[in-house]
Amino acid sequence: MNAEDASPTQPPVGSDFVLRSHLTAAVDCFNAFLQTEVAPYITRRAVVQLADPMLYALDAPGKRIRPFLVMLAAGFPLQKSGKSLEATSASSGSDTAYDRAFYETNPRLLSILWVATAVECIHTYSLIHDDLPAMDNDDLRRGRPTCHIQFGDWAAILAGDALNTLAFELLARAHHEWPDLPLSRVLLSLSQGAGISGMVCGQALDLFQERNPISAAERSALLDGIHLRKTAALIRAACELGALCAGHEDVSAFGGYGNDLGLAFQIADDLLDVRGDASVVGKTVQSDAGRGKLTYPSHYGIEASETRAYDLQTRLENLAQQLLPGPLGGPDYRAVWNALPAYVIRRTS
Ligand code: GRG
Repeated sequence: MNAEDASPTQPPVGSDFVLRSHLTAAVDCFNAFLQTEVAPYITRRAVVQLADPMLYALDAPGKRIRPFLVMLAAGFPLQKSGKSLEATSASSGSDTAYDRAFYETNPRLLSILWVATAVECIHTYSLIHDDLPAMDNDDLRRGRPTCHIQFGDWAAILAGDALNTLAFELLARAHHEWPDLPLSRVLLSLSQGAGISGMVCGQALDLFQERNPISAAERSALLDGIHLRKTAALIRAACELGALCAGHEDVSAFGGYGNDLGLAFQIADDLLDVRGDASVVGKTVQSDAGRGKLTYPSHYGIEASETRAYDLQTRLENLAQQLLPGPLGGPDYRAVWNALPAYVIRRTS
């Protein structure tokens, strides 16, 4: 099945535009925040032996999907003027750019950016550690040599450790910026997404099954369980965290959307490993099979994996209607939530 023509739910060109314009504006703002606030924060605190590998990994050109999810769920306004991005065919760079003075008068918005950074720190640490020789042993990530190839194993391990801890420091910073942030719920959500009930657990199960042959029945039983934890749990946390920043009491709709989006994301990632182009994907491809990885295409085949992804897309497009702005206001991003699954499934990197 061809991703371009397969889905009856294929979005119209307009919804792709909506997604791309919001993603570009959010990522530009987030990257500028990384450069202006986060890099100096790290450089001031960490010795150069840590700061260099941390910033090498953090500044590399990632897609920033998780910070984007935090910003969307939080109702972060992507144009400071308050104008809708859809209102114009091209957003005005100055209206969407990160501007310290503007955000300093909006502590909740600044706090959202720190929370988004915390999630990206956890994600970046996981990529650094996943690429190590003791795990996936990869030498290419985000189009560059992996952190341990550039700085050595010890520096990569410690940079990952430091980013992991920094994430929680940044949540404290977010709370300091905006004391109404429900800190204990925020801490719980990120810990559950990242730790023993989420990403680390999924990684442990994944590496265990890779190194210890198990039956086909056991593989079937494990497949979703591994990926719901390894990939989806942090994506779920990003959605929940944003919703908490928006003042939502009940964040379950956002969490449920994050779970399904995470699974769709993983299936797309597995398909990219089978048929992606390394120079576009930015990491090694066609490597899962050789490692005995438990992936959707290796277990169900390419066509069934695509069908599963499109089923998730349909479910997500329905769930998108429930993702309303929170009590603290902000734009209605349902059209963006609606367009995101198709983007995640059709991505080429
Ligand atoms: C080391 C505790 C620990 C966990 C590692 C993230 C992870 C868990 C493993 C990476 C293996 C992998 C490629 C999983 C597929 C989904 C995924 C997380 C892809 C990478 O995320 P992207 O595509 O990366 O958002 P960028 O570089 O765009 O940020």
